[in-house]
Amino acid sequence: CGGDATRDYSAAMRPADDALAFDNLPGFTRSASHFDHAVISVESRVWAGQRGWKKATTAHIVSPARGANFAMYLADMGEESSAEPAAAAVERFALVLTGEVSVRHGKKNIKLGPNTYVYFPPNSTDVLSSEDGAGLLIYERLYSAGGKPVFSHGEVEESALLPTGPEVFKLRKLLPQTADYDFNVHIMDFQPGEYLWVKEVHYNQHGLLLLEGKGIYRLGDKWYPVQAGDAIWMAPYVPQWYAALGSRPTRYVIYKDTTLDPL
Ligand code: UGY
Ligand code: MN
Repeated sequence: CGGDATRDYSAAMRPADDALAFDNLPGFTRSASHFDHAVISVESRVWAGQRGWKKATTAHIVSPARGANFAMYLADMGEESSAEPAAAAVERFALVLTGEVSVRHGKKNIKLGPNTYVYFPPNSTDVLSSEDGAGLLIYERLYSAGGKPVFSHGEVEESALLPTGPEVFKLRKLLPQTADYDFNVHIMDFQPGEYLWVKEVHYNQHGLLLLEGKGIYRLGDKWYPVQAGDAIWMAPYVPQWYAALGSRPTRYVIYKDTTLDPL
């Protein structure tokens, strides 16, 4: 018998190791959107110019358009890029993911590289810029606490580890835990196999970016395999639980409107 040399069916016999190499399978995404949570994976990010951002694009992941009390977005700053201060009364937190940014704060010029953060209180006039480019995670919200939050910046690894009660994950909070602040930003580290002890249901909202590792996130009655780069929005009271899996630790960064009066 002859056979057809023009056809190659080897994709159907590919080794199991390649089975999940989806190669951007048309129409396939792990992103999901429900009334009380959303998962936004990397292939769903939509980049666009944004008012106040020069030579930069942003990809919004969470905003008041879906009922959140904050905005969470990624900023891709190009060479010679800059960001004007946030609108009046809006506070802004930035975590540097890649590259380097400069912050002009009064007479000081502060340089911030990967794994550092900066907080601008409402009505700040400080300008953020990048000479060679940078990737940032930004949280913003209309300030609502009636206190006096102040400009701050620092290195993630230098902020203190905090007690976590029955939980085994490692916890850092990047903003002061006082009533001057209406949100905080937590850095959470899990070893593979560690998981949340509390199957949390709480009034606070979350915006999460998985920075390293992989695992399973339970949101409501759904279970999501997640990996570094995935982002999650959690509405008030959505049941939430995470288990870190695989061979590497998980680190995620998470917004929490932690000191707000639930009333
Ligand atoms: O502080 C928190 O609410 C945090 N443990 N939630 C979470 O990781 N989903
Ligand atoms: Mn929580």
